[in-house]
Amino acid sequence: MPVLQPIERRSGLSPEIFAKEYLGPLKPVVFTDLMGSWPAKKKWTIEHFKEKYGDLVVPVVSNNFSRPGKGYLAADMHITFREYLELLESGPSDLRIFAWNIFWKAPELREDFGMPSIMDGFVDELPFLFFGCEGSRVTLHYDVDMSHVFLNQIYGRKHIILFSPEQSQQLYQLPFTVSSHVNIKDPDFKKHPALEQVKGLEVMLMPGETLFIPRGYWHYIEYTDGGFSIALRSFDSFLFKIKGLVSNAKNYAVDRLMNRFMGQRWYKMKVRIAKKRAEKGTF
Ligand SMILES: O=C(O)CCC(=O)C(=O)O
Ligand SMILES: [Fe+2]
Repeated sequence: MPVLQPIERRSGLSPEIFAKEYLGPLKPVVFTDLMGSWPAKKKWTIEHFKEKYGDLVVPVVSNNFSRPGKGYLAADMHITFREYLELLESGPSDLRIFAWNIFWKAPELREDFGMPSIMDGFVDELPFLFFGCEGSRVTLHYDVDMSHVFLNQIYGRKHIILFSPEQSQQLYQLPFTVSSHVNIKDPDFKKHPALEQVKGLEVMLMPGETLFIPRGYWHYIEYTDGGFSIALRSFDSFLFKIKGLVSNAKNYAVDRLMNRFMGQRWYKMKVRIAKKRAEKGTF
C-alpha cells in the first residue's frame, strides 16, 4: 500500500477553527459530533426504510459501472428498495445505490437531518444517500462538481482512503474522467511505479461520524459492513459551482460518446495516456 496517515478526528470545532485548520488549507477531517442530535441517527434503520419506502424503485450499480462497454456509467438494474435492503442484509455483494436523492419522493425525511452550520454554502437541494453491501467498493475518484462533501455515516462502517488533488497524475487519472482504476489497496508497483510516491490519508468511518472531503480530493471507499451514509455538499463560491459544472459536462459528454463508439479501444487509449502522464519526467 502507498503511505497512508490516519485522518484526524475532532469534536467541538467552531466554524472559525474549521475554516483556519481544515477548510482554508483543504485538509480532510473527521467530525465525531457534526450530526448533533439529528433524528436520522436513530430513526433511519433498515427496518424503517423497508417499511415506509420499500416500494420505491431504485437504480442499483455494480462493478460494471466503471467497466468500458455497454453498462458504462449506467445503473445495472432497477429493483425495489425493499429488495435492495434485503440483499444488503443478506451478506457480501458488489451492489450499491449511488448518489440517490430519495428526498424528491420522500420529502418528510428532510426533517430528520439539517445542514451543518460549520460553514456557509451548503446546497439544500443536493443531499444524496449512498448505500452499499458488505465488501462493495467505490472506484478511486473525485467529485465532478468540485463541491466540498460532508459524508455522514449513519449505519455500518466504511474504510476510506483519500489523496490530495495535486497527486492526480501520479494516481493515473484516466483522461476525460474523474477516476483512476489503479488498485490502491494492493498496488502493482511494476505496472504503476508512480504510485510509490503518492501519500494518502485513511479512516475507518464509524456510524455517527462525518468525513469532510475537500473539493477535488480523491476518495476510494470500501464498505466494511453493509451500510449507508448521507452526503451533503457545499460550495465556496458561485465561481466554483460554474467551473465544476462546465468541466463535468465537457468531460462526461466526450467520455460517454467515445465509449459508445470505441468501447474497449477508448479505454485502452485512456490507460496509455494516464500512464504517460503519471510517469512523465519521474523516472
Ligand atoms: O460512500 C459512497 O458510496 C460514495 C460516496 C462518494 O463518492 C461521495 O460522497 O462523493
Ligand atoms: Fe464521490
